[in-house]
Amino acid sequence: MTSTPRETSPRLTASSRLRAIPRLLTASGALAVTFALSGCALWGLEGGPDAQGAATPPAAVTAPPAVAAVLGADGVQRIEITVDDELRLTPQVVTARPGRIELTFRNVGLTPHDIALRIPAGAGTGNINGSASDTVTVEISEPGAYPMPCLYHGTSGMRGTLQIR
Ligand SMILES: [Cu+2]
Repeated sequence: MTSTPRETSPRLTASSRLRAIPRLLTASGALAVTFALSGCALWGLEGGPDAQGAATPPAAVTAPPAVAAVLGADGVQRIEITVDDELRLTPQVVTARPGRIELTFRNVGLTPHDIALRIPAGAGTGNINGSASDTVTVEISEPGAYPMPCLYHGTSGMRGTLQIR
């Protein structure tokens, strides 16, 4: 008789704890989602507004490796540059000697591109559809850095550089 209230009281506590567990799981699940959203996946290398993370981007981003055009037996320097759906030119920087340079732009993605060569004579590929390629031959005598922007994605930073040394 007197022991009944003491027995029911712990039982109530246990059952209320059990009822609280799903609520805790839901709360921690929501927290996990919040952490995932505020993590690197969303903010990128910088890590978000208050991040202590990468203050400077990796060296590869600041100084893309330059690749030299290969001089053929016919005196023409040749290089193949791939353009892709990530809006990149690979290599981004091409070096060559003054003279005749043959640049083949091969689109390895689905997104069309149109690469212009900012040289005195003016040149460009015109539209290159996905899986297509286009070759541009230029004659440059003046050393310098000649931009090769994509006319479709220039504002997104899609540009290469032809360095004549
Ligand atoms: Cu493009």
